[in-house]
Amino acid sequence: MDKIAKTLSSQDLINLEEKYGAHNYHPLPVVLERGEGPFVWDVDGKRYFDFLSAYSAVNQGHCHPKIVNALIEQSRKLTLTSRAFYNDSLGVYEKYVTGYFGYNKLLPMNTGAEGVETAIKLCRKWAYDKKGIAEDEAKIIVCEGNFHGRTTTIVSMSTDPDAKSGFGPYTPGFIIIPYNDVKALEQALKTPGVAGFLVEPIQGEAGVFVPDEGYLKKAFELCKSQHVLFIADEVQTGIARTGKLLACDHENIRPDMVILGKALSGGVYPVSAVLADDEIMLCIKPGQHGSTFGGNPVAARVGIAALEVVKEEKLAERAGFLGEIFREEMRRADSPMISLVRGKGLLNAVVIKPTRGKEAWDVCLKMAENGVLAKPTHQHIIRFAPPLVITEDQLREAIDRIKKSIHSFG
Ligand code: IF1
Repeated sequence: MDKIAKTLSSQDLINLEEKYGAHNYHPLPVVLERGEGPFVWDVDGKRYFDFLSAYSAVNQGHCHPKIVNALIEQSRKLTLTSRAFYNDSLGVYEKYVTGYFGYNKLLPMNTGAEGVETAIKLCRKWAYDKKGIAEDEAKIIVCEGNFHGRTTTIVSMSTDPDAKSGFGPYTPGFIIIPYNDVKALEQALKTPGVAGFLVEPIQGEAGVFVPDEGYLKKAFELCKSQHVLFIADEVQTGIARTGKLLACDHENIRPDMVILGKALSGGVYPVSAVLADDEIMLCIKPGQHGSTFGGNPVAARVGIAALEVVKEEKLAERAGFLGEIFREEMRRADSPMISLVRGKGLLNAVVIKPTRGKEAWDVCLKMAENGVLAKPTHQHIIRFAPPLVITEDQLREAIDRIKKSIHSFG
């Protein structure tokens, strides 16, 4: 296989995807074949700073040796048993992760969307079994501009026409309110049958939208006062990305449920999970939820290694410190094309003002030429989220390349 790939040019490889793959993405025209730490290399050997980190899955850096080693070692021994039997890794993993985040229990899944689906099912089951909401009446409040994944139920609560349109009929049971709006939440919580509030601590897809300080805390308190579950989707914001282990830690709140994915494996394997205490988690009984691959021994060993790396390499502290540098430098960049820089830790966005017909996509192409990879979202916003293992010197070099790219347009 490798041999065949080597004979194909980068354009050939793009053409293969175009011809044989579904057209559900519009990638930057860069074909990657190798990664290490904050860097990736294309098939022609050109090196890039990766400022996307696979949407924050690769917080620990590409091909982290400790995580890859866990993957290799475990996959030589035992890869999959299904949950029809016990395995010698899952319990060890569950103990480690629940201790790490401070919850009674973990439910293992694979993708972020499955984690969100799991939280929705848990919330509904809790509503009927514990809160006494009448069957089929449970409602979950979500926010405008949310992104929680791409399953049919999840797109049902989306407000993004691209994600949602044409995929109905939609799953009922969601109330959509504006994000970062305490009053709207207060009002929505009065609706009969509300069981949960599902929220991203920072909205990723919406363009790294950071809510006002205190919003999450107030939202949490309002939920508590109404006996409504506060469910944090930390799939993108969690695991050190924003400068704390969880983004909710910035406001010292402990969600009733936390959804994790992406960096839970450092990007080497699909690993997601929901964390909750017994009162909620034990509402789901054998046979009511699961997945063939969820909690498999490879995922378990990879998950432990990925979280160990976060602690050992102090990635949360690094993200906090380096994020300040990034925002400060970008704000000083002095370009008419930069209308706003925002973010937390190493989850940042730059809002681009189109200048002389050039927009965010053109900036990303120019940055790729200059050795930095990032992707626009919502046409005018570029997300900047390098692996958290990037050094200060590397970050400053990347910032120079980013500025140079932007300055080339004005
Ligand atoms: C794609 C966005 C990021 C997520 C949150 C759950 C999921 C995601 C908060 C689902 C996934 C990804 C999916 C990816 C693009 C990406 C994304 F731009 F679409 F919004 F990161 F910002 N909760 N986000 O951000 O996790 O099922 O994908 O494992 O290509 O769809 P998943």
